[in-house]
Amino acid sequence: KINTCIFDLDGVLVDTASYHFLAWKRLANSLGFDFSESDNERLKGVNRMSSLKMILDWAGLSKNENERSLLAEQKNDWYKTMIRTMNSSNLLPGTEAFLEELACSDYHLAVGSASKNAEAILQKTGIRHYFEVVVDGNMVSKSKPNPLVFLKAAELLFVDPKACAVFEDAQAGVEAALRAGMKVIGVAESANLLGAHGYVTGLSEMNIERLESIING
Ligand code: B16
Ligand code: MG
Repeated sequence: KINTCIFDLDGVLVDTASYHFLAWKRLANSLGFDFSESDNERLKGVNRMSSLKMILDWAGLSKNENERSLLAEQKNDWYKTMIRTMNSSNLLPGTEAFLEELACSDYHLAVGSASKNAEAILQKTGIRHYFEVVVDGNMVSKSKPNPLVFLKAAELLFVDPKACAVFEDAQAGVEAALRAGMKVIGVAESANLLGAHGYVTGLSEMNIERLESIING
């Protein structure tokens, strides 16, 4: 029986993908190359340093470790300036209603995000109090598709991974959840997410009844 829901942050609870995109694009442009929305799509759920390595790779640029950390810091400074003004209007539709319904039904709730800015974003958007546990990029070294981020959440909640349902919008995240032995609900507008146990276009389509029907096939 599922008694725990673990949520990815970016693209599931809040809409920060557009800010990541603008910050990466600015960085790419400053290095003399372009960066498209479809490039950005491949970075979803991937942590900051791995994202940077992929971008440099696509551009055919090689940078040493010191240069890479300066570039990542620059991107993060721009990103942090953009998220400074976030508030509850940046929550994706249906987020609060679904969290509220789960909380009232005694589900354990956690966040499993690659982002090192997760705590700040949860505070700003006013939903931090729903989560018993927030596992983010500061707590795990291995990025999705490694299952560590979700396994850590289950461990901190003292729940069996088999009792967990993960909500994910990124392919790397779906893979991480499957490897953790958890149920996965894909959150995606198009049919480009593979392997999940069920799909919704957003949390506004979710309620506990739908969750149970997806989980029980
Ligand atoms: P930061 P998620 C991920 O968040 C984003 O999808 C990904 O695009 C980003 O690079 C990563 O967080 C790291 O974020 O630079 O803030 O540490 O989808 O796992 O919630
Ligand atoms: Mg995501």
